[in-house]
Amino acid sequence: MTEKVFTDYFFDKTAFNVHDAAYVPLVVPEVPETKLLIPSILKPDKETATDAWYTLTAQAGETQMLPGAKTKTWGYGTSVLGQTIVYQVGKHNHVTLQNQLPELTTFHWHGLGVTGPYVDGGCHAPVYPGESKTIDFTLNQPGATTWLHPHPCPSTAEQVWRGLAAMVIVKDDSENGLNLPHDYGVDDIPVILQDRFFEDDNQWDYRKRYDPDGIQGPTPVINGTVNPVFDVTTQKIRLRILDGANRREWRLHFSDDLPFVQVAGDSSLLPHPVTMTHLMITCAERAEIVLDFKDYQADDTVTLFTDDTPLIQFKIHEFSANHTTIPERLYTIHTPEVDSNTAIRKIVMSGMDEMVMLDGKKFEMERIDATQPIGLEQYWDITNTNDMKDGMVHPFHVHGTEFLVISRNGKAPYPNEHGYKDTVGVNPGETVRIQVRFYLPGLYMYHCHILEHEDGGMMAQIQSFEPGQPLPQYELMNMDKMTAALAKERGIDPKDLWLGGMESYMKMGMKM
Ligand SMILES: [Cu+2]
Repeated sequence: MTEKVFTDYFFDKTAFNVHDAAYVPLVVPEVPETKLLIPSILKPDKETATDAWYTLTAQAGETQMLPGAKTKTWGYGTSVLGQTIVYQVGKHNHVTLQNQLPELTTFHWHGLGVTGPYVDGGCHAPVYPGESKTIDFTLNQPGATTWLHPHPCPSTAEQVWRGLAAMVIVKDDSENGLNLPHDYGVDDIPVILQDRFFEDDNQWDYRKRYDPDGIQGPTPVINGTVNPVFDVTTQKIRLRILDGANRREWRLHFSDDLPFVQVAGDSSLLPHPVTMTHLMITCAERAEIVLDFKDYQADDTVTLFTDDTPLIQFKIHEFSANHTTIPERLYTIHTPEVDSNTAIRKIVMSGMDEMVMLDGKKFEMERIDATQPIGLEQYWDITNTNDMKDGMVHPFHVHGTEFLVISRNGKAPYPNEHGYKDTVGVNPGETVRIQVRFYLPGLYMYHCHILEHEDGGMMAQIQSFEPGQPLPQYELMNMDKMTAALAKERGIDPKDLWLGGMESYMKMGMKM
């Protein structure tokens, strides 16, 4: 069989964020090389054959990112980003969420199939400073690379910018049994892609660099490391790539146009591996790729780039030959078809800057926008109306479940989006059809994952419910309570409180 190699990005080139007047190009940092930071794995406090107990702490700290002053950062159990969390499918997890930050936060499990709105950790699940909460859940979903980040509206973007983001690996038997690299930190590597604006004192100033279309910075920061190198000691490595940036898309390729094989997307393995030389990833998406260094030898270097900017240098060391091949069938999707009588849910993402909206409205925490019975397979048609000035790609995310990408403007989805996903980039002027089924009850958010767009109101919420049962009522957060708490925590008058997303509501004369 001849192997097809895709040699170009799948997204619409005209919509790449580089055409935006406010685009901040990346620059190559003039700092010494640093070893790529590999976050340690969060150890359970206690574990039995059936249950695991964890304590997760959101905390403030300082991180040596550049020569000179340390950068003030936030992280989960570490000074920045967070320890990597590994959950086994079928195990009952008990997680204590501790907030040692100076202000309220939430712990959102992006990509985990857990009940909403409290376990899911969206805006209705605040943990106040000095307090803790315990959640418990059992996962029943495919093995995947997911992540944890804060989600307090409208301060998600600022809290992620301050450093809160951790990789969450879901392990299941079928993925564990496949011949793929599995040795965490050796040949199975987390790669969290972010960009930051370092001010002269090496600090990050969110308000100073705020942009309603998404804050950007010129410095690539990978796993919290600037100018990283990774020592390769095996012929093959697997990269679990997460776009953890507030707004930036990454257009990834390697030196020598080295082909690589994508084996997984957001929420599952792909049915079949896809070989490519160029991969574009939008905010919050994940891609697992396998690289084979068979044509390289000790002292060679392979570089990962986004556009023309180097991100990571892979320094090749001696390795033993690995003649194994990636299985041609990685994952089988068992999803029932959508009943032809089921109405198609239409969702519209529109506007740029402060005008961003979802279905012509801005998000309101106390408004439930839609309902869907548990178990119902439904098509959702997501339209991005931004076709002015080449528009921009909006990455659309649904909480609490995994979906399938069915079509793009009626045509086949991209070759690397045939597995389950929870985030899909929608090109300007495009309608992407996804197939959504909820399997747990809850109130779940769905939104653009450019973090300033979600804070700015390009977001809504849907209640999934058990058919034939009374709809559960949830205690919902509201904006007055949220802003009063944040103002008190910051020791200021509520009228002096500044939150990025607030400007998008105020400039449009809308209530938050
Ligand atoms: Cu958007």
